Amino acid sequence: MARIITVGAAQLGPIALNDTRAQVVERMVALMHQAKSCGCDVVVFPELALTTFFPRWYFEEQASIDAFFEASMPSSETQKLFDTARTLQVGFYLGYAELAQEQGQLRRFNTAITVDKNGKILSKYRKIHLPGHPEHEPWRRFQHLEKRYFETGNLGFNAFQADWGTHKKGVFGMAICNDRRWSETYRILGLQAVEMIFIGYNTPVHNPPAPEHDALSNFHNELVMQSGAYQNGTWVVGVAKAGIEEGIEQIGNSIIVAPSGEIVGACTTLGDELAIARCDLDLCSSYKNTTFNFARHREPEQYRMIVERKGAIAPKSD
Ligand code: CDV
Repeated sequence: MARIITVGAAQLGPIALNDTRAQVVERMVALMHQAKSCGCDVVVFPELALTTFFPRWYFEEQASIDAFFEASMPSSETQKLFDTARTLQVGFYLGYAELAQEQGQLRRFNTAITVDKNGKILSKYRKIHLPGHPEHEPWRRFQHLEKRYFETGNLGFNAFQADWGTHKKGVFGMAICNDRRWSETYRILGLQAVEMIFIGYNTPVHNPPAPEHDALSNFHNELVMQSGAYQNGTWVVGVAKAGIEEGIEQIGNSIIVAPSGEIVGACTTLGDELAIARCDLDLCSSYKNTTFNFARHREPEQYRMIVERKGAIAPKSD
């Protein structure tokens, strides 16, 4: 019996600096209704989906930064997403800025959660690969201050079991934006037998330190998710906040990638849009049991020896 999960890539168009959480949540709820009518089990929203992509600005006041963060999840403003999940029986992945209290300290993370069809949080992930720079760099047309506003995620890449209904149980994983460019993200989840990875992103077309990459931004987006999927025998769902947001052009190109590496669903606009695919989780085993049978073909001992040998000749710093 196939295990078919119908997944929706719920791309969002631009969110303006002055848009309220309530306005954004309404747009997301509309996409969840569309998803329901298409038979979706779960939808994937972008990274930092509730606000504009605020790391593009340098703010001096901590209060101005914290205005973009959620101190609780759900909150009064996001409760409607959880209620809609329960009413429609459609789960979701949501990216947001998390203000956490840990050991009596305030901590800030770029976070994603997966919520089940009953509105219960199944798993939380905090972004590990934070791109950008920690200091204000006025020479840039726009900032990318994730290294200033967020701490590195401290929860690891944990695959988790999710049960979306009869014959819809599987192993899922999460990553956020820049994580998708790193092979470690997929491999760590792959080593936990992941079958579907959810990834939200905000990717400007223009890369200030390397403008020569700009024309390749969609190509690189597809390249990393297609290879991550294939090399680990997993589905990957990558979802953008797209379009011209506060004057900055962001890629769309939200895609659903099969374990073969093929793109089987894609958004074609730069606005709010739902792309769907019926994903058979059992297709993963065709790759996990053959070309990418890790137990049979991986050589972790060799990798360890190579890394250690290189380590021995690398200059040591103190
Ligand atoms: N939000 C991101 O992590 N964006 C990065 C950009 C800065 C390159 C990305 O990898 O898409």
